[in-house]
Amino acid sequence: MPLSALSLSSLSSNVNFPSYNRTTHAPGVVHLGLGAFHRAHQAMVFDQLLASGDTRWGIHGVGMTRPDLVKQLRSQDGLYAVRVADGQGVRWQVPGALWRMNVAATERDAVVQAIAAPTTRWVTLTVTEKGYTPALGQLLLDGLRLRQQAGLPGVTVASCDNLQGNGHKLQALVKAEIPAKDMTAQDAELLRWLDAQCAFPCSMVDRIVPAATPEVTAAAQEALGLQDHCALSTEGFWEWVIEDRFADPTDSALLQSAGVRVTGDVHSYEEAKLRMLNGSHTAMALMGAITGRPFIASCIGVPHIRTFVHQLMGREVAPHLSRSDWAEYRDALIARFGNPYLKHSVHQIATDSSQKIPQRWPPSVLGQIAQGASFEHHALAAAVFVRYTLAVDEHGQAYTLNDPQAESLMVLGATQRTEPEACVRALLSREDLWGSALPQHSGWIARVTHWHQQVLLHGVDAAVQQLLTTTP
Ligand code: CS2
Repeated sequence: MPLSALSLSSLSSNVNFPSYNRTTHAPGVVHLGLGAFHRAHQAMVFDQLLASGDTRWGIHGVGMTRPDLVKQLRSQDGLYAVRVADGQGVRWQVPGALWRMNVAATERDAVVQAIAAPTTRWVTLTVTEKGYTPALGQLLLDGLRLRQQAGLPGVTVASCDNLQGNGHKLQALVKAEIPAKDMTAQDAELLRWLDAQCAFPCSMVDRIVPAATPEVTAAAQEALGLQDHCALSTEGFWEWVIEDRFADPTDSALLQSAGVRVTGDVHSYEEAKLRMLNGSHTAMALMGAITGRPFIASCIGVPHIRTFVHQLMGREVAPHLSRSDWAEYRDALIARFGNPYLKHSVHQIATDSSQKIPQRWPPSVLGQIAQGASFEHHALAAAVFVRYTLAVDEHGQAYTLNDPQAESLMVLGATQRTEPEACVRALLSREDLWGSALPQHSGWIARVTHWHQQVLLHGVDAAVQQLLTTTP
């Protein structure tokens, strides 16, 4: 039997499932981006609020890119199981917060109407780094304009993607869709309404949620006794830090009651998470892709990679963080990376590297340069990225570069065996990846060139080992 509202009550008692009513109220949250992360993170926070009796947190979920997933979720009435597993234990939960679903590409009007619905209080987003396009700004603005024209209150629009200052970026994207030149009186009014009534808080979200695998689907079948094609696996740890800036200020206390950290200083959490967790992730993912290690846990399980990541965080990232508890944070991250239940594919994390690297690596390298300190770990990571553009691993196995820049990266990287120096130089000159300062820095280019030579000559593992012995 498939998992659905009907079959829910037949779940065994060791699976936690929603006992609140899921059909009598309209959703209060419109969420854009129905990927694994949202479903095992915010949807579970909203599930908690719903379970506490507050009926305003049902989600109208919008799939941005995957109509197949939305179709499957619809056939399961928005229900799916989450395995929460780590050293502390294993438990299964079916969150109940996902009430309605649409596909942005084919049902745009329904999405605009959902944003404009009187019951909507929040719009949240996990559309990935490359999702921040003018089309997204336009979609949001169309919904918000309808609200303003109908005399409805504003909403909180919370970006939850791995971008520094994500709330500011999103706000700018929405406002950019109002033409500044020859602004009409209506547009000027809309702009005033946006500023006065809508809030775009920055936020940092964290939970490791790999894309679903057949292994998890099979485990769900066993644990639930029901078929669930949308089952997910995650860790016990989760964190949501959000700026204290809401359309409805009373939401602050409510979110805190569910375990969300509401603060005036999201920045220090954002920068630590992006550079420590995500920066290490990208380095390990690229190493794993080239050495043929399929998962993050298989990479961190290798002693020299583990030491490399430990040093990368402690020596090159931490000195530039405003968060002072970085040593505990680093050690906790290393433990999380090793979670054996999370089959977190290195190729999944290597996806869209061109969009991820700018947030994850250059700020630390520039910090080291400013202090005259060593950036060898990041230089090796960058060399591994160059090697990655060859699209074939060290065992001769080809892989696909899933990246909006795949074509141009592969063209630039293609000649690295015959003209390694020119090739490294060409890839390092790209300001979209490295910012404007690093491409001019001869010391940086020299060290990446050095490590790239070592990687090509001796392989990734030998290069990492060499780095560890030369920078004790
Ligand atoms: C990962 C993140 O895929 C990636 O780029 O680094 O999805 C990471 O797992 C999350 O940010 C953890 O909170």
